[in-house]
Amino acid sequence: MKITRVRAILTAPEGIALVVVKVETDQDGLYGLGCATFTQRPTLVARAVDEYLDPLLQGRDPANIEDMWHLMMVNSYWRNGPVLNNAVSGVDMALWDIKGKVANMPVYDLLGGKCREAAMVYRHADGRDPQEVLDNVQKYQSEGYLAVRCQMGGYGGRVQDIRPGAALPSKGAPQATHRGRGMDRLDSAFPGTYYNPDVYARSIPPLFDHIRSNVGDGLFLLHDIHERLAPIDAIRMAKALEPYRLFFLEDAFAPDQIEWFRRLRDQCATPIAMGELHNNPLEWRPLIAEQLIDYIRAHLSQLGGLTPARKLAALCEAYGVRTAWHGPGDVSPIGHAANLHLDLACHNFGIQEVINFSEPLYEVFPGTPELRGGYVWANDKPGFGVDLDEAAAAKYPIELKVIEWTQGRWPDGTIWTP
Ligand code: GCO
Ligand code: MG
Repeated sequence: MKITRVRAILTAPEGIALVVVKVETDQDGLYGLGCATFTQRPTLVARAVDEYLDPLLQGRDPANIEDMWHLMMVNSYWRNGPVLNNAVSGVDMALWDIKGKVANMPVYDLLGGKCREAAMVYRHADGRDPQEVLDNVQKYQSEGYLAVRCQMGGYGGRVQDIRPGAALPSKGAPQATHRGRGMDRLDSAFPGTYYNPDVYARSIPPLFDHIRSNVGDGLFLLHDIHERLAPIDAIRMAKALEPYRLFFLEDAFAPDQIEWFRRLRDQCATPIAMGELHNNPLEWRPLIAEQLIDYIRAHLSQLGGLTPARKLAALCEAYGVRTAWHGPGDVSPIGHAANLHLDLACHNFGIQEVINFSEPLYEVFPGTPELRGGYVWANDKPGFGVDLDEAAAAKYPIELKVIEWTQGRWPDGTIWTP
């Protein structure tokens, strides 16, 4: 069996650029699909696939995944960056998809078989004030969800004034825009998406007080700091949230602030999740080996695909760290399926982040996993069980534009990790 072609396909059924890799073979109708989505730089990943990985891999036997993963990683000499890791991931997942189709088995069976029927998920609730967030949390609760992530005003919060009785921004008002309109900022400061870290940090403990006292103990609650605070303020928030028993608190620090996790761990029992920005084993190894985190949140395609992710899951299992793979809108349904196949096969699964799998996503990606009763369910088709309708994909072209939300700034104009 031989690889005949490797190519990238770009599509945006939900307005978010997704990158998919298709690996074709010389066997009639046999191909595999993988997720290579780096939504902020999609065309660079596509070029890496089409111009470098296609010629490298044509003619090779698609069975040898482990060999080809290492070959792809070292062939560029420089490695562990997001563009190339995503390109490698697209091929890697596609090869697992092919292996499953050849074996006539779902990928979770290749990984040792199911150790649970479905994966518990969490959904995202937001709102302009604690009551609006609570309303949205209760909406998910009434739909049967068991876990909800609560934010107020998006990452870093954009509520302008948290004093009791202060007016809320009107519905749909631009709270933070590229030009910084309507937000707490100096007039002369750079254009950007402004937020106030102090207001944000003060607003979150009262938010969780309100939600926990209304929903009771039976719902798992989560929060994502998204690296929006100075490290010591993140520690203070983690401590203030302890009484509300979060399922986890995510991205308290940036990936290059590993030493702060040691300080946080020493003084607080809020469960910690980390990893969606990880590219390099050096970023996660100390966090796991020193048991500084409770949940690994890696973004599979950022790691280089299923091959490194299953090894990471096994490393985590040895140290009592559970998985909570990154599952936002900028992961294709094939990537969501890859998350799910690991969830089903890994004993140390914790929770799965998912999105609303909309009609356009099911149209472009038949076989996309299904949400039912607070869980995400895989179909039992061979491989990842998700196909790509290329004609449907072409109906949703990607649009290249300057990304505004990653221009987060503090009121004095200081740019900060988004
Ligand atoms: C999450 C994430 C995402 C990221 C996004 C970046 O926890 O779901 O933080 O929302 O911000 O994937 O493109
Ligand atoms: Mg996150």
